[in-house]
Amino acid sequence: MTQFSCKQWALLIGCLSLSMFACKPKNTGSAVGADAAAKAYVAPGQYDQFYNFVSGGFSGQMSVYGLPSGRLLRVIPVFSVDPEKGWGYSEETKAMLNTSHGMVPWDDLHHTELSQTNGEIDGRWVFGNANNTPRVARIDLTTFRTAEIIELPNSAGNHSSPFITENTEYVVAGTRFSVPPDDANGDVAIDTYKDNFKGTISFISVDKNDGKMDIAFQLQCPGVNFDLSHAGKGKSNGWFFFSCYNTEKASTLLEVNASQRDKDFIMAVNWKKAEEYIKAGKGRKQSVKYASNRYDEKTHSATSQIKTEVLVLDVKDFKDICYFIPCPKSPHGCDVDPTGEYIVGSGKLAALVPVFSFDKIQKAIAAKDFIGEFDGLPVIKYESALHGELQKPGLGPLHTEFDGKGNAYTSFFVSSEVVKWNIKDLKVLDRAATYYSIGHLTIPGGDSKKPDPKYLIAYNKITKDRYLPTGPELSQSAQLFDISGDKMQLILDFPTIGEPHYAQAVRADLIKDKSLKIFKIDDNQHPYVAKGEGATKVVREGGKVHVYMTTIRSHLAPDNIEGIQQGDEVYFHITNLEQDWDVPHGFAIKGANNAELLIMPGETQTLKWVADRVGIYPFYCTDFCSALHQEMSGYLRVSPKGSKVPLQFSIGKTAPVSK
Ligand code: K7E
Ligand code: CUA
Repeated sequence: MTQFSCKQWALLIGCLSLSMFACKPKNTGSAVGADAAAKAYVAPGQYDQFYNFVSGGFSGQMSVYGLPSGRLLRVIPVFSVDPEKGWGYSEETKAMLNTSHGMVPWDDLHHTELSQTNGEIDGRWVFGNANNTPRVARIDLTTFRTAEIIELPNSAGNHSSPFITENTEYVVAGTRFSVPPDDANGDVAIDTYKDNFKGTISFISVDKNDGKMDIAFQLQCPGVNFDLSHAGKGKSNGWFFFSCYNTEKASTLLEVNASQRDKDFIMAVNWKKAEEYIKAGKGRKQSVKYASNRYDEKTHSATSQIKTEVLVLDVKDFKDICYFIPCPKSPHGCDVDPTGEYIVGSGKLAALVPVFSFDKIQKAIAAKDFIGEFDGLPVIKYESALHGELQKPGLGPLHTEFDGKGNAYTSFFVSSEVVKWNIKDLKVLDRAATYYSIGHLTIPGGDSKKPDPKYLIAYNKITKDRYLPTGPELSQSAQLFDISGDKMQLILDFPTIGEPHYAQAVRADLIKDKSLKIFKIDDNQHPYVAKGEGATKVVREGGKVHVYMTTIRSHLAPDNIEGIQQGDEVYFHITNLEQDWDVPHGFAIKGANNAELLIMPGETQTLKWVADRVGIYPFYCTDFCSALHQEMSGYLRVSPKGSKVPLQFSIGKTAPVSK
């Protein structure tokens, strides 16, 4: 099948009337220009120009691609366990996935957000959200590893997240589901939604120097669904904008009941004001429970701390923090242009795209140009906040990115296309079909003050006939467009990991030279490090045995271990002594019921293994590290409980000492 019929689109969107629009896309065949291959070609041995950080959706991971080649460079486990890297399986990383509900080894990662300085991407960190059990992660772009995960109390479905202020002062996270606050009695009838359910927005502070996150404060807001958001920038720095749906406050059959009103809202938040109130001591201390998990690069270990308090401002008590702006109809994306003046609200069910003006919003607030209140908060008159409407742009608008040259690019899920339009005069300039049903889209720096508008990438929900069939499940897909000219030109399709939602991209120069090559062995402060083969040992502590092991091409030390008894818990603490780029060693032992380990140069990682039966257990390096990699192995002997075989270890002896 090469295209969707109007009827199929109608099925996808349900009851929406399609009569006024032509269905797209029409022509798969003519979509790619003759010079496309050359434009996406990166010769073997050459680097890509951009890093592309792509959310993995239900895979819980984040993947890193090179652009324009579409090469997959790395998959970073974030809210997931990853047997390839031992993430979530090694003793050092388990704590990263701890929450107030215990270990949660999976989540749904929708949005990636690169850190910024002065509104420009600075290449230090990339943040990601956990949509299900609300958490925000920070990934360090020197190691390409998750460095921190913080859980969010008073939240459920952390979707409007993580979006940052222009100097990464805050990572901001709005709850998708409103729920009773954590310190209230949550045992209430679901149909008391209107009375008992609240929407919370978290402001997570980010330390300028080391990136450490803490919840600075939360805003308790009306019980609606926050969908997406973006910070103001430039003139609108100090403000935050959230798209809200289910302003009907329905708790059943939202498909129908949350689509009743002709307009939902964009909520404008004066976060600088909220910050002032917090500084003035107006916050209420609320007792809650949430995990703060940090990975320490010196000890190569994560710690998890359960915190018990947050500061909350109930926005109803402060009339100058939150304002609602009517926005047609079930808005999804909420995007702010590079100047900070224009706010684009994309109503999924709307036949137009409204663009709001920050100046007009300010004027309307000053003049109290309100049409009433919603939950005790002022609602600004639609026309007073409106810059204008993009008429008949397409069907099912979702997200908008910007090129910094006065143009916006909006994704249309239902008509399956990207539409380029001029923000000031609201004229459509170009359309490009996507295959099929685009969700998010990305221009490098496209949500910052300074876009780098060479490429646009579409992240599509449906792949259908684009790739070789792989059974009922097909890979999801991204499409690369050259947008350097007036018209968008499709130049490449590439498959993605999991379901991509938001993604961001940045020029490689900002990251590649800061990329870490090794961990210095001298700086290794792991409590079980062995900084040389002379320091290797095996120590029994009751039923636990600690093996201090080292790896270097091409042996594991020790490689003969005896005196382990059935039922012992054995902890292999493995230090990779290499100090060379790209020389990890792996570790696996027969019967291990978690993953392998992959240990980077200078690093120590620990595998827990239980000796469940008597016998000889080979172990080996899992990473083909040298010509003698297959020789990089050893044996461990397990004797019956109470056996007289002494605990001993060796390497290089012709045979073990004991008989
Ligand atoms: Cu997929 Cu940003 Cu969760 Cu739109 S959201 S597509
Ligand atoms: Cu070390 Cu293979």
